[in-house]
Amino acid sequence: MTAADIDGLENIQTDIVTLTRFILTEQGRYATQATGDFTLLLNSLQFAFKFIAHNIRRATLVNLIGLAGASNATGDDQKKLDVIGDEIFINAMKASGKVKVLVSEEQEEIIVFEGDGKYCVVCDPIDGSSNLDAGVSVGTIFGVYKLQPGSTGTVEDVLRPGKEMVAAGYTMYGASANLVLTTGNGVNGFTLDTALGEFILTHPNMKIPKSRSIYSVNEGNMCYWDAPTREYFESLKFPKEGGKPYSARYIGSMVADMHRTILYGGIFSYPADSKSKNGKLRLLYECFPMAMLIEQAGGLATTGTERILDMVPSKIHDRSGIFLGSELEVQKVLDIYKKHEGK
Ligand code: P6P
Repeated sequence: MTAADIDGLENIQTDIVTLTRFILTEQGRYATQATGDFTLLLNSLQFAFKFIAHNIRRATLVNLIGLAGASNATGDDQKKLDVIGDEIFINAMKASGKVKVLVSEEQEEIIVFEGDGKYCVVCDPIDGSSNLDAGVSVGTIFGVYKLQPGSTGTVEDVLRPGKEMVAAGYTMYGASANLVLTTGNGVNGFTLDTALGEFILTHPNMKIPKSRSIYSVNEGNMCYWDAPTREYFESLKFPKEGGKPYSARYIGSMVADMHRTILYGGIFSYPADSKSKNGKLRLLYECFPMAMLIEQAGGLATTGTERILDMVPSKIHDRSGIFLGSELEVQKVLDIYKKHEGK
């Protein structure tokens, strides 16, 4: 007899897949060359997410919200939780013993740890923190490179194409904590069960819909956009005869806008400035991880003229413009940029 046979118990889950179990199964895929280091690294990452989630949940209670009085490597006003999230992340990566190089949005330079860690981690510990005081979902975004053979850990280990990342993901801190992860074999989503203290597999094998009439962009920046970008968004708002205009959805927290996009479909963009050609979002620890996730989920990620994952940062805090989302939606952007080529 099983629980399913007993009245009232039929809905009790007795065989849940935790993140730890999922990672061990994944490790089994690479039984030959798996040393367990990657598994231990992912477990240290999940500890950091649980600890940050705990602090965000209690933030309002212990008044952690509000400015810390400093500014970070890229000039943003540092929120208290930015500082705490950054320290939690640094300490967790150091304690794992598996990380050699760490890049954080909150740190001007790379951090090189003692020991023989085989991995490089790039992260934005708390992305979207300007929304924290308003209770809007924020998140941790991360990417993982393998240390280059023979390297003692230098900035060269992370100034590499995004396509060389071996893992990427984000954890969104909202009503619960949602971790969305890829290790190069598709995308899986986990939800933190705070009672168990475990991330549970709730969204196996995530695939982004091929199309969806939703666009997500800060239209207040339209005066800075180049001609193809303006033409693209105008085409969504003023469709050819008979078409329905798209819906606009913009939260202003990349992790939250990305989470809705990967679940519902559509397109998210933070276009580059037409003059500086620079975007707001950082290439290494915002654009690359989200681009890897969206491609693994069957979508596309581009600047309009270049695949995001083919790009190579020249500095660790480089920025880029980005369009990412459903294949058919992003393809429309590519077609318009192609039409403008040489103009
Ligand atoms: P804007 C948050 O500050 C962030 O880095 C991303 O999470 C978000 O997508 C973007 O900036 C929002 O920028 O200029 O629209 O407020």
